[in-house]
Amino acid sequence: MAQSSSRASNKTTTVHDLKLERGQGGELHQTAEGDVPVMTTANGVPVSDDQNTLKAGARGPALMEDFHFREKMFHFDHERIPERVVHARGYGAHGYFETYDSLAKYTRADLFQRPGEKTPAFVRFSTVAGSKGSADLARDVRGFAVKIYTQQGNWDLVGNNIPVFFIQDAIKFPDLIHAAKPEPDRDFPQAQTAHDNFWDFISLTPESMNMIMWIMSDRTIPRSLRFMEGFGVHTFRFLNDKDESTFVKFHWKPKLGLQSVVWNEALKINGADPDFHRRDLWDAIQSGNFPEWELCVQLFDQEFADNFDFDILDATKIIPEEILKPIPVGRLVLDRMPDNFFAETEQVAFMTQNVPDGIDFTNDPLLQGRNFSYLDTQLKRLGSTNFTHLPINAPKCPFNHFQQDGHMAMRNPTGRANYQPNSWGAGPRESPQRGFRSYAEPMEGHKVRLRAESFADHYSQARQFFNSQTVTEQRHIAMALTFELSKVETPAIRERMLSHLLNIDEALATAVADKLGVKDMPKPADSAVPVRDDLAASPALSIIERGPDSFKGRKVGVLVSNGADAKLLKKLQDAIEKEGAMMEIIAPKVSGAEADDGTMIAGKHMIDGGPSVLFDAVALVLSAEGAELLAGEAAARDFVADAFAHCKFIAFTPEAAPLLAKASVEMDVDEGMISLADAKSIDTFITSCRKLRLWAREKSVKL
Ligand code: HDD
Repeated sequence: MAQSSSRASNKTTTVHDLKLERGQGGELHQTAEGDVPVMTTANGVPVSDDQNTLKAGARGPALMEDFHFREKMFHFDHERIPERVVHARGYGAHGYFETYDSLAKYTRADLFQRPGEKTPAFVRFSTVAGSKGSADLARDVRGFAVKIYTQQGNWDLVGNNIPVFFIQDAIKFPDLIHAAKPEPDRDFPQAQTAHDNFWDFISLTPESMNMIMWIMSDRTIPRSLRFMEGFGVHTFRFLNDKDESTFVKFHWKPKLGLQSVVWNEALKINGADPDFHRRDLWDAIQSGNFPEWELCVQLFDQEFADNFDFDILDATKIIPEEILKPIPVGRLVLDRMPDNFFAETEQVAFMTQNVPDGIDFTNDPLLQGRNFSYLDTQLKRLGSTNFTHLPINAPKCPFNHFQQDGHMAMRNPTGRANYQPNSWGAGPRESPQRGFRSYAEPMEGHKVRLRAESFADHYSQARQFFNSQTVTEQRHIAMALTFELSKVETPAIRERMLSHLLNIDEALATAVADKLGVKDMPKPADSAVPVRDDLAASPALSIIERGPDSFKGRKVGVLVSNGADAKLLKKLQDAIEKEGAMMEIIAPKVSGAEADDGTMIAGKHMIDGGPSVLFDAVALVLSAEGAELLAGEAAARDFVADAFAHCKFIAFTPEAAPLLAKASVEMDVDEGMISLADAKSIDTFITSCRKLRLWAREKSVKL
């Protein structure tokens, strides 16, 4: 609304309660009279004009004296900090950890003592290889880093969504990451392992084979950060009041179950919405659908460790859940997005060595190396030893020490004494009773650079993982390997990989060789120990076997047209929401569509911007005329064809026939095609959606 202004030449406008005024160049100024605070310099001096630099005359040169301009530009020029050397792209959220029962029998860690107690937490999910601006659906391991602000100090469980790792010794980490990142001469490919350097390193590193099976599985293309597991990977120790040790492995289990997308879908999601995972987490938390994970522990003693098939210090191995059941001990709920991405998600510093008393390390050589690397990297990235002063990193319990000064010190010891012992009687003092006590593990050994012989079996668990997958998942692994190796230009690297695959599963190696067009199969790679055939399959390793049998937290994309049946749409929406799922409307126009009763159906996406890859299932609520029109649009045909090819359930009004026909999808080809012709059909659609995908279709669509 235009208002009269005290300045005769300018118009003042009120927009959303802010007073804006037009400057001489037509640009909008916010006036100080509005309800907003007056802008100041960092030094606190109020700013009179933030639109024009100080000049010698309206068309003259800028003046050095313009301290506001110089400060603003100086600060902007220094906004970036180095991105993380790995896990650069990440997304975080706040929440809490709630303890189920007291674990005092096993650990004196304060957070596990009192049933029902809630402890604040912050989680950062990430991809590993890509830069900060890379796409979310890269085939990659996902970081799952949890900081729990316990009353006895912060506990960082810096895990991944995969329970094993590529290497057994931390000294190989720089090589692994160099090989995975863009090749140094050409600086591509970005956020991809599908290139010579990665597979060269991997094919020369047989210890990575178990991890290779995991990363070639659908685990590395999760549908949502909310639908994936997390793992502490290493074996840690719990220590109780009597200093007794119990080995422990940590697992996070998503309440909404596991789910992944298919590779062709991932490729398309990256184009349609590179922020797919971020947006999903943001939308869920902002709408009150707080994602939740259960913390489960595998607990075992020295005797179990001595008798287990593999070395429990070897991070390339798991303990199958069927052998040692994970016990739920608490839950993690994410219920608040950060106020500011940089301050919290970017500046959060996770460190494996952040453990409270009652949790301790083992001699896993990967973990031991990580305990150095995480402290070191924070200094590089955050620029000061005082990174623990940042609110996101500071403990939420009392803390006292004599560390002082350094860049950006925000709190320093007060008083005269900044050392111990002192004769001023000034604290703080160490406490042998309450302080962190390490497990007094007896140590003896020669100083050597050796890998333990108990770490020598690189193939048996890789085979076990492959054997534990459903046929669909095995096919996906073969296709992923084929895709990755198809981008490798050096035949010797491909062949070396085939020689490893032969040790894992001959049919897998043959399928990949066939697709790659390799005629002369190489010999199996040498294995230091015989590859075992006797490890029982572990169904817990399959995503499909452990589907949630619920559509909760998922999303249906409904394509509508003018003349769409309003009543049907409403019933569909009610049913979807009752299931705890969400519905989004895709319409031919941004403004939406006019329903058969004359009401407007508001659209969330226009057809080009809302491809079916963004949804878990789709519905076509179309009039005959609308279907005819959409049949002529490539984006609408792709919407249907992709949903079908990605094995999604498709509900449709009979009038949608022309669009289905043009997309080459037969209306009654399988049980995943659900006609909305009768009253029961909506129920059938929702019940079907609980299966998430119709995998049986995959054979015919040849994904
Ligand atoms: Fe690491 C970051 C997880 C091995 C060195 N790592 C980082 C993050 C996660 C992991 C989730 C991101 C934390 C965040 O969101 O800020 N890393 C793992 C897991 C590993 C692992 C589960 C194997 C079990 N990492 C590993 C090794 C080394 C590192 C062996 C080095 C010896 N990792 C780092 C790092 C990073 C990091 C360079 C980069 C940014 C950071 O630490 O804070 O220090």
